[in-house]
Amino acid sequence: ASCKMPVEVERKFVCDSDIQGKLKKIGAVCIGQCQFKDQYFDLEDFTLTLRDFWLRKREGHWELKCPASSLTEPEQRAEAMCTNYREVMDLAHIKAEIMGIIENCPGAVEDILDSSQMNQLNSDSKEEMWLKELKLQCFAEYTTTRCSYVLDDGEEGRVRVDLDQADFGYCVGEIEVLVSEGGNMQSAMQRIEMTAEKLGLAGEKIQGKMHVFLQRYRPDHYAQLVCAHVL
Ligand code: V4E
Repeated sequence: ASCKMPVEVERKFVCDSDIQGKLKKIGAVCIGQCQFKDQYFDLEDFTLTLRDFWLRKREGHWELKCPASSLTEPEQRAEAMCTNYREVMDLAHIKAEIMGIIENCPGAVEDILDSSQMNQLNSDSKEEMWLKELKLQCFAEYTTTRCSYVLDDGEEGRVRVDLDQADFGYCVGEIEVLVSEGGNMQSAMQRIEMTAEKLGLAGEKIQGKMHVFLQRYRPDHYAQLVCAHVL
């Protein structure tokens, strides 16, 4: 978990009906449309998400988004337009991170199978076992149709803009810049703000897909996250 992972700095925005026209006007290029199902997992008492860790499986690939810097301290972040998360994609590292988080929470890990029992299982049920062992349950599941654009703003690496439509009836745009860990976060945020300005976006805060999903379908979980200043 100590290796340098890219940090995703992003700003969500409201998509109006002309957003695709505006993107083309500023020179953004559409790199395609895709569809994916996300499943998010947590312990029953929301150990992970209350600490702003987001474990998801997207089309068979695991990912853990971890709060990346002091900029994401819950109370500061509540005011900020941009968020930044470190993304861990490797399953062994994901498990290690999660074990680290729940180690401090007594009673969370019990009955861990020994390695000989684990070796008898096929890879599908091993995955199931891993989730069961750590008592991880799916708390959100939705499918997104995403249209992706890239913009060359003259800086190193491109700015990416995703237009997302979730299957529960919610649309949101996202401007994103990847920064290597320890890289220049301020410059990433400036590039994002510059892109937002070019697109004529108002500075209003918008809720992400998860925010709306939880508010609608998991009000108890949502209330706890709001209380902990995570959402
Ligand atoms: C980090 C996070 C969540 C996980 C989902 O992250 P998000 O970037 O919204 O999802 P998506 O589908 O766009 O993933 P991508 O393809 O970009 O990897 S759910 C809530 N959070 C925290 C969070 C927050 N507190 N505030 C804002 C504005 N966004 C996310």
